[in-house]
Amino acid sequence: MKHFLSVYDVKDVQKLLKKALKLKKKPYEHSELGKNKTIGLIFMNPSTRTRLSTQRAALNLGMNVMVMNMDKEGWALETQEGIIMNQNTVEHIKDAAAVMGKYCEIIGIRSFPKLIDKSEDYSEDFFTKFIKYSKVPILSLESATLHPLQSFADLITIEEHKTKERPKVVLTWAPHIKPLPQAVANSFAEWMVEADVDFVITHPKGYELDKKFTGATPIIHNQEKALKDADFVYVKNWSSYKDYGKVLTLDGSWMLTNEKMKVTNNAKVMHCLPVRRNIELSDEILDGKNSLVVQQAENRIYSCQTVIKELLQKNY
Ligand code: SN0
Repeated sequence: MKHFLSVYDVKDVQKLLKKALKLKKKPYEHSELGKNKTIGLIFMNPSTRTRLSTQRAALNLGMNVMVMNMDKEGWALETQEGIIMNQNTVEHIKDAAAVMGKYCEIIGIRSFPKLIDKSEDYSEDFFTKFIKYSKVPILSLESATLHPLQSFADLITIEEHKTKERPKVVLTWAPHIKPLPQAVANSFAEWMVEADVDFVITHPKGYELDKKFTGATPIIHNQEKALKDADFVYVKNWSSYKDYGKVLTLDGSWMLTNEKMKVTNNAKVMHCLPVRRNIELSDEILDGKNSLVVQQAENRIYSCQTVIKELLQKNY
């Protein structure tokens, strides 16, 4: 693994999953691996779980951690080549990334999409440039289009809680008042396509995700039909990909309730957090016995620790 930006940076997902489960049992087994090595975490947007779980993962491996809230404390970065910098940006990404690459053995980056220009967001320009100019392994802490550490933690959580060999996993869209990235949904789809599960997606018309991530996954527009016999229901809002960045509906009937869950196989419910309670997901489900949201968040440590370990061991 040279960088960790998507499921395609993983040679063997099943093997990586086994490594994570092993690491979770003995988190300090490799506490010397990161000695005298530093990971830098660059945040262009807010974060709670990603920031804390990545720090914890790096500390478990004996690494030093530096955190930079670039959006609040750093110079405004320019990304365009050849631009005359006489406006608001202060430093070019090529200079900042080159310097950070000298300070860190690994750099983690969070950079959300702007949700205005689809081709700009989907080009992942920020990550591409950091890879080019920092010259060190880059770890995605959620990019414009993907959130692979979240999806890997989700896969670990499903593995731990499944009661049959090939569970049915449903990704359902849920309402939200704001336009949110497609990253968590894209990424979850990408990992589920690779996993040993029956995977379906349900959302209102107009919320189709980029096929690049969903592949041949069945899309069912009737949520009740999709939920039938589900073992896991993954809840997430995303803004429209087609009508890029738009909120097309606020239809509250898409929010999961215990009543709606009756058609499932007593399904476990997942969400990456942060969640808008009683908009995206009801209190009764979040506080109920089938919610796995805290377990998912805990597994963020082990998905991240496994990946950092691979990067440090240069397993590629
Ligand atoms: C982000 C997202 O990609 O949906 C991060 C999830 C890990 N979520 C939000 O930005 C939520 C913002 C809000 O106002 O609820």
